[in-house]
Amino acid sequence: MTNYEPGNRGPLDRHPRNPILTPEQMPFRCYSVFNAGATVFRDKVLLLLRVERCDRKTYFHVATSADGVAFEVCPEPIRYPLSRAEARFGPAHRFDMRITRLDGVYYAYHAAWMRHGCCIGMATTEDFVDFTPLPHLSEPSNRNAVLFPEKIGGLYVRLDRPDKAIWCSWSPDLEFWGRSMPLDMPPLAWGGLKVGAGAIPIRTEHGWLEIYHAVCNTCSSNNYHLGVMLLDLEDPSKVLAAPTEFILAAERDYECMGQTPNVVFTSGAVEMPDGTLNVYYGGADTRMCLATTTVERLVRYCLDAKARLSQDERTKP
Ligand code: BMA
Repeated sequence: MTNYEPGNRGPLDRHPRNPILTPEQMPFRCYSVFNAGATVFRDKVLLLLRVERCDRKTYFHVATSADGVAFEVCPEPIRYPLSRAEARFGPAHRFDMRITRLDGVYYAYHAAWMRHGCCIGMATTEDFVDFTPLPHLSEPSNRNAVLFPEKIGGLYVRLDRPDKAIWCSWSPDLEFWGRSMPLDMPPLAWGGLKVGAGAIPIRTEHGWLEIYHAVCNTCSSNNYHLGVMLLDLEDPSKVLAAPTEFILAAERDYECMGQTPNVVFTSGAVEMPDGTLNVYYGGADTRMCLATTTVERLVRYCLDAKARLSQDERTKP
């Protein structure tokens, strides 16, 4: 018997004030606000919101909060000039920021759709007002890049999604990436279409805790789910535990209705001072939502699933 899930609903609790940010609440007219990167900046939770205005163009706006639930949105978008690649080939459609703080520097990874396909772009920032792009984008087709919050063995490490699965790559300088390896995840009935990294990995004594998304096809839509897994601390391409049950699926109206129905998609989680882990996620590509848990609860969920799997293996006829 496990004790992580009151009501047997899983290890995440939707926040009673969901959705926490909607297009109607923005201090400007817009169509959707979703898939925010999340971090802590100057003692507040900071979300880097993906905002689509009514011209269907994407802007990034900062929202800050002391309690992680009620946010104040900056009416001005961030300033983020073109990378060298975009100056040559035209501005990319940038979306889905993931923010990592590493050695006191904030790095923001995002998808960058250009005429060659979907690439990964990256910027650094000191104040979340001005962003400085890295000159180059990745090769296509890649997205959902997530930089680990510390170097491993002296190298930068990132998860990303070339094609349809999560890979792990290493770099001495954030420019040259290699040693790439797909994660050895189990097949997921809810991840048949694609699986991508979500939140920035969190170091625990049992491994890196990673909250990710996985997509399956139904008769009417591509359904997005959130899952959780533990990765090896020294080599994160090694999956230590990956429960084959999702931790969140689109079930509520605010997750099922909107510009893309049946989507829950996370780009960031923040540990609050009281130990609550706030998992921020987009609902139906239209609004921002929040689910809460703790790191310990998710780790236990992973380890329990692994123990059950080993038990099943042992008792196989
Ligand atoms: C993915 C990304 C996400 C989006 C999701 C569902 O491919 O584009 O930004 O939330 O699709 O539409």
